[in-house]
Amino acid sequence: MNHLAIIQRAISHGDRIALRSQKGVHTYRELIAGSHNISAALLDSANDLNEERIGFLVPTGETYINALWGIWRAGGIAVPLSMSATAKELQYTLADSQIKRVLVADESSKHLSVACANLDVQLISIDRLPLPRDQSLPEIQSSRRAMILYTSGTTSRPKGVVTSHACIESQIQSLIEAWHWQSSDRIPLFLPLHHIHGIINVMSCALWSGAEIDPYPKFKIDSIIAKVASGNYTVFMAVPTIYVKLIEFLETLPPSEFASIAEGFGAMRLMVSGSAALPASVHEKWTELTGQKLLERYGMTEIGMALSNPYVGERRPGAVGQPLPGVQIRLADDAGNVLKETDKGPGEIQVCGPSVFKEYWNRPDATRDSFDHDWFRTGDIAVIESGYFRIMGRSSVDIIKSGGYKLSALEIEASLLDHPAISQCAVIGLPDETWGEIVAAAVVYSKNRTVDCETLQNWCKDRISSYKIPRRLLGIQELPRNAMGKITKPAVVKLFSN
Ligand code: MCA
Ligand code: AMP
Repeated sequence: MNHLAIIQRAISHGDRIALRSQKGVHTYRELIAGSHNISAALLDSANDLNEERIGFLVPTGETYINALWGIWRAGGIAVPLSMSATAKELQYTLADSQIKRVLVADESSKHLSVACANLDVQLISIDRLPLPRDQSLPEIQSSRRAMILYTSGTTSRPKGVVTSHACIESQIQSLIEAWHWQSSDRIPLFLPLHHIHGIINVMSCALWSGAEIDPYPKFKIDSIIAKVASGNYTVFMAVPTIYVKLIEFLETLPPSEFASIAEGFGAMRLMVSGSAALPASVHEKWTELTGQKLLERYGMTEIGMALSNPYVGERRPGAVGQPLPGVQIRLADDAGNVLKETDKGPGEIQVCGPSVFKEYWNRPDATRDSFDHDWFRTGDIAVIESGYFRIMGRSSVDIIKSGGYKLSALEIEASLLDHPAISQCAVIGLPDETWGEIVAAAVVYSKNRTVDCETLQNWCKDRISSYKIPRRLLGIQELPRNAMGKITKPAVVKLFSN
């Protein structure tokens, strides 16, 4: 008897279709059997994985769900790895969460093989597991740790955010209630599956509801558009960059093609935007083109989703609405004083409730520092206007949001500083219409050295994921030095954009 709520729900969905892709259909019953096989293989002859961290890097689809549920049902902690990570980043994640075994699909990344070889981590091919055995699975209490997701912060390297099963269940249930998820829903899943936007908001909510997922390896307009036009989907969730790209696409279509696609989007019962600020202009343009009013929400890896515009009622452009069911929100000023309920801010968003994460993996100090008693301090600043929260930005400029990904300016700076031609640098996010923010770097050469932008980008490629590479090098300026090579004037670096 296995007590995880999401598994109990899946069992009750029986022969309903959970995934429908070009490769075929998979029922909930098949997912239960598939994940059981993975649990049995991982357990071998043990009774319980007892929170062993198991990494996995497999394509979006039934294999991913089987891996995630298989780890959970065997009592392990699932650590989804990033498809776009470099070997160095993967090695960091594996070492930090002390992973000894990683589930992979045959077509998995070569970077992972390098990282695993360096750390002596075992790679287990999910496509070549032993034949199913009739192994009983442990009982899992919902208070146990379930997942670790890595997220960048303003200090040190990315931290592992640990959530329990209870926490994940609460995140899912809050969204099911607020956004009226139904078993008749059909949703495309193209977001990366090492972040909660894809894992919880799309995949787990759909599976909890008995709905149907249409999986894609990544977001590509051409691959989803025909199904949008033929009314295949009822729900759609994406980051603002994707809506900007869709608008650009719709605006270039001839009227004959435009109508059916715009109608397909307009007919969906719900389209959600989140992970970064959705500019009001994009919100309004989307309504103008499709008739659909996007629902913008706000969340964070550590807390799940916290604020949302209403399903029924005004979806206000530029605002993120009100607290979701089960989520308590308060604002605090710069000194950490909690604002009165009647106060409109600005203040830091602090969050309390069952959906808030348990801890940063192996970092008790960082965990302690990020809470004020039971309240998690998000570092996001908001105001309340006519009852709706509006996000004003982050309290730290060291966090950049680009294409929905959270990047640490400090991490990118550290990688640039490794280059022998760079003696100083500053990385910042510049406003950008498509990407929200675009990564930019200002650098100072080491004595008698120079480097061009392309060389620097290639240098970074081996060290940080491609989406973190500074996309625009703003300025390289040599500063006056004395005979000892020391900079003699305060370093004022003039930034220029082209
Ligand atoms: C890619 N490019 C970029 C960036 N990324 N340029 C500037 N800044 C960037 N960040 C460039 C590439 O170099 C390439 O240029 C071109 O854009 C296309 O690259 P590609 O990788 O193919 O981009 P894409 O496939 O169009 O991807 C964009 C994307 C993707 C679909 C928006 O980034 C994505 O799926 N983002 C979602 C991330 C997400 O789910 N975040 C949730 C985490 P060239 O052609 O010149 O080579 S946050 C979360 O979970 C919290 C809790 C929450 O609230 O949701
Ligand atoms: P992550 O740590 O990757 O989960 O990113 C969470 C961060 O994304 C939050 O702390 C916010 O800064 C940002 N974010 C998420 N949703 C929104 C939104 N709707 N508007 C503005 N910022 C957002």
